[in-house]
Amino acid sequence: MIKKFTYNNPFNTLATVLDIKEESGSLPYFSYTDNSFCYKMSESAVVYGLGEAVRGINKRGWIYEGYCCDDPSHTEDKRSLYGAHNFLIIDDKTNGGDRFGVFFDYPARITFDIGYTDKDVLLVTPQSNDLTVYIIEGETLKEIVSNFRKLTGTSYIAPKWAFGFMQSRWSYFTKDDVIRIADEYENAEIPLDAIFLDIDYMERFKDFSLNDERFPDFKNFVSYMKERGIRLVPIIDAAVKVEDGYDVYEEGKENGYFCKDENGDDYVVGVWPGRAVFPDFLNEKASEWFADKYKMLTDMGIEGFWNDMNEPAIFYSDKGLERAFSEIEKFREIQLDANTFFDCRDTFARLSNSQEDYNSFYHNVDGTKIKHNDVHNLYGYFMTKSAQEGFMRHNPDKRTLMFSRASYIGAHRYGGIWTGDNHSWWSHILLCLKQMPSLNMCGFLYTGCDLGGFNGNCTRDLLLRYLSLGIFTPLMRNHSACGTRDQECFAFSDTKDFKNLVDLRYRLVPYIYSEYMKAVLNNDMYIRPLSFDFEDDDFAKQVEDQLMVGDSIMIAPVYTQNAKGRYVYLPENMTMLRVCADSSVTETQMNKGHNYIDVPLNEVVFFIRDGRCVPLCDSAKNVESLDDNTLKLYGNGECYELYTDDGMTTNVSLDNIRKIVR
Ligand code: MIG
Repeated sequence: MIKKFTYNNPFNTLATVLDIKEESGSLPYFSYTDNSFCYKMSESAVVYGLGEAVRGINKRGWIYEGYCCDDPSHTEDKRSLYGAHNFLIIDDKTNGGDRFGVFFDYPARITFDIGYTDKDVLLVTPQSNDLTVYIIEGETLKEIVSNFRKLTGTSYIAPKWAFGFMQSRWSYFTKDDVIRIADEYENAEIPLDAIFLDIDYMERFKDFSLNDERFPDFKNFVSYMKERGIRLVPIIDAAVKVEDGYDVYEEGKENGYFCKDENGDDYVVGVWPGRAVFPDFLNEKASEWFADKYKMLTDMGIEGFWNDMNEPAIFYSDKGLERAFSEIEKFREIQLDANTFFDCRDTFARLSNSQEDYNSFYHNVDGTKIKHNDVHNLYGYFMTKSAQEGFMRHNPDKRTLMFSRASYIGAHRYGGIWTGDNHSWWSHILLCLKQMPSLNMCGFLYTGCDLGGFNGNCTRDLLLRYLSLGIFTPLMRNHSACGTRDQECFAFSDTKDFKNLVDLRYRLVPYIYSEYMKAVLNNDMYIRPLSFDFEDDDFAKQVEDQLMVGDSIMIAPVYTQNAKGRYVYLPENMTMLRVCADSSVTETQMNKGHNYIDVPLNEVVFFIRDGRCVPLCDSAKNVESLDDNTLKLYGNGECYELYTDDGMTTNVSLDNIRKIVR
């Protein structure tokens, strides 16, 4: 089922967990020349995968890269975002062609030209020739994915409270701001499980520090909020501020735990704290040391974190800045023309995330000096791994919420991810929808996008439509950038419409949590393209704006402004469930085929597969207060397999499933 081919001397990424014996023959399906892997795609072949990337569920027709980068503009012309997920499935089975999965386990830059240069050719080119390639086969698309997931290990399991609705913003500046958010949600009777703390809770952006003026008596504040049923989730950035007397900096410097330049001095970059250094997460000791720092916050009752800026993002480096200042002087001497003016203007812009910097610092891996750029895609992954291993060391039975911005396959065992800085654009509802199944293929099940959109100003209708998709993503968080207008649910008129949507999320938590847990424990996908469930259906193969969610549900979100509904493709007869504005539920039997469906802004419509059921419970103020005794089954199936556990500990098992019948 899984074949392994090693080329030269690959870096051990720890992406896989199975011991697979090396194949001696040559890689099937591909030809290998000039360090490029070439596969000839038949005209009807569909290409799935690449996790967090732009464009379609079918990846054909563009060129992508595996290279983690901090890019705040997720437009179609981009080749990569924050994650590097080098797993693809090529499928032409229904036409008698090939069907296989392929994973390029390679931690540096790798290019996937999927019919961009030559429409029928998939050309994969790693930056160097040290890599491992796995071919994964299976009878069905789902089976290929679960074989791949067995290879890469069980996905991270989030605590159950993290399946509630969460509110974030860059930033809630003070304790009173946070309390006001909680009050407003309470007044609007909209459930809420967590409020996020962005970088301003820290003292001058120093990791593991607290601003005592704005957040006095933090420990008591954390428990006060928890008593109100709301968890606080602080951010941790990758880079550590350079500052004499700052314990994290001093300790790391003393022990040589930061990434170094070629002379062995700490490599200094500029990020939020100003001049800063990168903990060397690829160094075991450094990684353990940094992980222990989270204890300062977990000791105060914190149960979840988000890791940011770990591509790692660089605004500038000391060295780059020096160069830029000397270059800029030259422009003063000459008469600028258009070209030299642009050159001058961009001198400083070019400093951010520059290749030159990624080539200029080093990791210490078991005593060996490794150039950062050769292992670039592992940095965020190892930061997440480090943190989660630390939580497990200190609290082996407890689940801690952890999600990261940068990632690589392997990181899915240690945390979830969010999809980074999207926009308050209608097109980004659709982008999120398309990223979800591709991420699920790679094992990232606890994931979602910034609902409402991060950059730019959100509108009432946009937030409602964003939420209508977010109801179904395990991570359901509203987040927004500094300088944007307020986009909390209570910031818009008629909050009862928002309440109806968020209430539906809570009514669905028994289903969402059950399906998520089953997917994790069976190495399945929680969210899938339609074609994974309806392989022989040629229409289903082309559907790029509907998804299967768990075993029973199909969703078809509205992502067009001013649309009053949309066409939905039903691959079989289904039950349409409509949650009306007054939160009442109607069921309608629908016929297979194309149907136009009305979807007012304050209603949610989804579909239940023939012969299946979906349980809904009554909503509550948070996940903990939900009551399974209020469950009712919808759809035309006989029963539902409900998964329940304590939601807090690592005591998970498929034995926790029980059948509920109507
Ligand atoms: O350079 O911490 O993606 O969610 O709000 C921006 C501030 C840094 C980027 C994250 C975003 C977060 C923001 N961060």
